[in-house]
Amino acid sequence: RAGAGPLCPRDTPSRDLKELGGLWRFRADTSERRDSGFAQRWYRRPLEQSGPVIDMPVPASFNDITQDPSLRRFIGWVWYEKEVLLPKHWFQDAFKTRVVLRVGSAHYYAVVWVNGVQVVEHEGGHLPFEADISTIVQASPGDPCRITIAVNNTLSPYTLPPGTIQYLKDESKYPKGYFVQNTKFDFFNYAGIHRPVVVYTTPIAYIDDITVTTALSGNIGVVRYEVSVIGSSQYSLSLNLREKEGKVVATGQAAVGELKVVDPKLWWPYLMHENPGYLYYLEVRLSAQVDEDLAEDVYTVPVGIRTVHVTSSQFLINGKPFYFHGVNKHEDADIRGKGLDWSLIAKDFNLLKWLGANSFRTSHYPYAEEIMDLCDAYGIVVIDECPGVGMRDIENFGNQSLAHHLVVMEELIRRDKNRPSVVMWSVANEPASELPPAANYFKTVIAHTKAIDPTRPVTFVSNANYAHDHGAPYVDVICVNSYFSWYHDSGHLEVIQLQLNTQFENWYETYHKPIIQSEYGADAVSGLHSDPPLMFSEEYQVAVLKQYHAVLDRKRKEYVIGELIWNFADFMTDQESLTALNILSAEIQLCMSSICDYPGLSSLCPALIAAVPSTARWNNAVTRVLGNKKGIFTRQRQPKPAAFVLRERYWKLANESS
Ligand code: BDP
Repeated sequence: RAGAGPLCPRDTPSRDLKELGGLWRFRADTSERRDSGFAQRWYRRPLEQSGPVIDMPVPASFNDITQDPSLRRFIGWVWYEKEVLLPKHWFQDAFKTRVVLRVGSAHYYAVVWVNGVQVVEHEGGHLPFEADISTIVQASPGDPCRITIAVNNTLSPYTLPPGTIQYLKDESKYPKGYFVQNTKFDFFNYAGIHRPVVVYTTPIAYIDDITVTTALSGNIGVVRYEVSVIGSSQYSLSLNLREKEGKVVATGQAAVGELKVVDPKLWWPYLMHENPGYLYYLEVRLSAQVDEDLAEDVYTVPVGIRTVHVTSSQFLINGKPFYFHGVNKHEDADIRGKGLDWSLIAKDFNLLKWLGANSFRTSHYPYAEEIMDLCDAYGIVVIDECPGVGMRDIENFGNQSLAHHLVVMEELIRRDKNRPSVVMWSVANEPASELPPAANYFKTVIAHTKAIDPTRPVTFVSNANYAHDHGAPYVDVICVNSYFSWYHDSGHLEVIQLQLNTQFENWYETYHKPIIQSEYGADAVSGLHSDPPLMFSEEYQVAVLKQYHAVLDRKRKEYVIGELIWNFADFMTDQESLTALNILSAEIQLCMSSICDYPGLSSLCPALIAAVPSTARWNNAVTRVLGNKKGIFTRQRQPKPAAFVLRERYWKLANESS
């Protein structure tokens, strides 16, 4: 199986954990052939013996750490290395302890060696992967162990997200071999080791996975579980479901079973209840016979008892209508890029609570497990999105992309399946779902997602024309992004209400499914003022929000079940960014609507896309001023006036619903 084991590493009485954060040795492979590290086998010896190295923090993106512009935009292989001494007691019982190396995420493709031996490779950022390194480290107990990780951020039409490498061959303009990476998503393609690298142990026979789903039957909370064990077929299990305060409320012995809790304390979203995010703890104890010995393992998973149901106009949590009033985020900040940072995480959750936000979407990729843990604990509701973003070209919908997309969904669900905060999966953001191949593509991805997790609704986020969206028939909830008076009718605040109203009515009348306004907003450069409101001023951002809210207030009484502002905070993008993407999609929609009455002609669509001049795609796209400024907070997390408007609104919505 690709990726990491399902249980995230924790210190337990039977497991040890060692974090490998800090400074690692680092080198970008800038050689002309781009793969010298492999040709010269840099992993065989300490990295500094094959060339110069610098210190690089882990976790962090490498891009913004130095003053070197070529490292900031580097595309290709970068090499990380660290030597670690593992605790002596891990070896005392050699062959009874399993040692695992786990990388929380590395963007995008990673190969890992331990003491020069390749142990794992993994495709895809934002998700963990791991390798059993017991035999390697036990071969030389007490010696430092050398971990080498090569990471490549090159995107292709078949990666998630996709990208293309464009060679610019006009030597009168570009040096020989010059190339750039084009992407059609609107955030900087930060790269490196973004999340913690750890080494952890388990006994040789161990709890491999615990799957928990919950249901309610009258006043009984039902916790269904399944435990899988690796390393022994002769074992016994003992399960205790405890309240937060420690009291055992149900017990079990089987590998598959049901635990019942009378009058359970339910997991409620933030602001819907005075104890949001209530968690029970399912402690699983394993006693396994391995040859003559007994292996004992303990692992505890937090459990939130809650249900999720979708009707044609509502989203129900524990049977009560839930209205998403929240944000879209990014993992993004100064200096560390997409690297995990506890101070930033704590600050962001404090801001979410201050705002009265009850939810967010992990736009546009899975967020760190550390963040998800806090959503579970605080009752922040999550739409968990995979990195299916920037899928704008026909080749992003072929079999190779599809096969990878299915694996990514498997890895994501394996990681997040037990989280009460996750109430819906999003399989993509703004794909070109008007293209005919999108029909089978999304049908397959969504069916696969539901087959692995039948308990949660599935969506993707659309900006397509409602009448030509080939993926919409397969989703449970319609998520729509729109930027009226920004990308369309720029500067015309007066058209928002009419257009938004039409948008909702069109989608609802076509699909009869509940709708989330999954993005809306406007750029505001902090400190820029204009009255009457003009684009990019703080006043304009506020005015756009207010126009949207007027319509949302009418429609939320019918079938609109949520509003997520774009974006929580300003974030970094490429310098050549993509308004053109929106232009392109508008052009496709136009072409589509003029030909769609003629059967068979919609297959011409790819040709139409090819016909859109490339200048329309990219050259007019200078719309970003040191990144995307649609944040209601700055990148440094200071509020713009729009944040105060939303704060007032979200607390009001919360009071109405509780
Ligand atoms: C939407 C995208 C989002 C962009 C946003 C924008 O989903 O990633 O950042 O527009 O242009 O199309 O600000």
